[in-house]
Amino acid sequence: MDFGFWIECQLFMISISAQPYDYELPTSGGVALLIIDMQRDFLEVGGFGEALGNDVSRLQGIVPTVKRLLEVFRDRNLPIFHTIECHQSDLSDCPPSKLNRGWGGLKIGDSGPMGRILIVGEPGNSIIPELEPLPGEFVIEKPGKGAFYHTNLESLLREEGVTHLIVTGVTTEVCVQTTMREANDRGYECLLVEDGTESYFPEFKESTLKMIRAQGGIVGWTATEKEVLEGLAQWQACLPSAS
Ligand code: TIU
Repeated sequence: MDFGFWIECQLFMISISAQPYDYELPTSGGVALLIIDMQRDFLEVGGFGEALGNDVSRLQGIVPTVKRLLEVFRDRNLPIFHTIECHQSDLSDCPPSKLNRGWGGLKIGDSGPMGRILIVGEPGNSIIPELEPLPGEFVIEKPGKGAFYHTNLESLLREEGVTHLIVTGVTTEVCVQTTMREANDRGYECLLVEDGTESYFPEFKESTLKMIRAQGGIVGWTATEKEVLEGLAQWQACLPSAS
């Protein structure tokens, strides 16, 4: 490492330019990518998202952004966590309150064009091919909207030494926001990638971004993919392992 750059690394916190203020990165690792529910059931016609009455095409727009972030985390050997919202085939982990909600069309467990809706192992329940997890990446099957409820996510994050979560995925105001709030309460520093998350309702996405960063970052930070990638590149160059 060049001496001038080394001094810079010692003197200044490395951060991602973010809202409501810069997101400081830890000095020795601990940053993970969390990709929420980028599964066919939410992004493709015939899945759970459509069964709930939504136009699922909006969500496709973030796929290239999430893919680029995924590739950067892979290239840099940083931990990656994917989540899938799903239920067991006997629906034993799906409370009636969740099962019976919706507009009376296909419900969780019913057979649709991509197999049984939101059931683990069915074609529609898999992560979209563009973002398919690789061996060594964590896949968290979650029965709730939040990724901490009834999962081992927290213990895995601890084992991996993760303190900072770069969050992406769908939908912004449902599973992404719920998970960020759960993570925030557990002490994780969360940054939501603005162009790496999407909702069926553009106004809900915008409101969620505002809610997260309101009151001095009450739930966390938001930043664009570009800002995240710039901050991460500088951060990795400063890590002790880079010298
Ligand atoms: N309906 C909706 O917006 N979302 C969900 O049901 N799950 C997730 O957000 N993953």
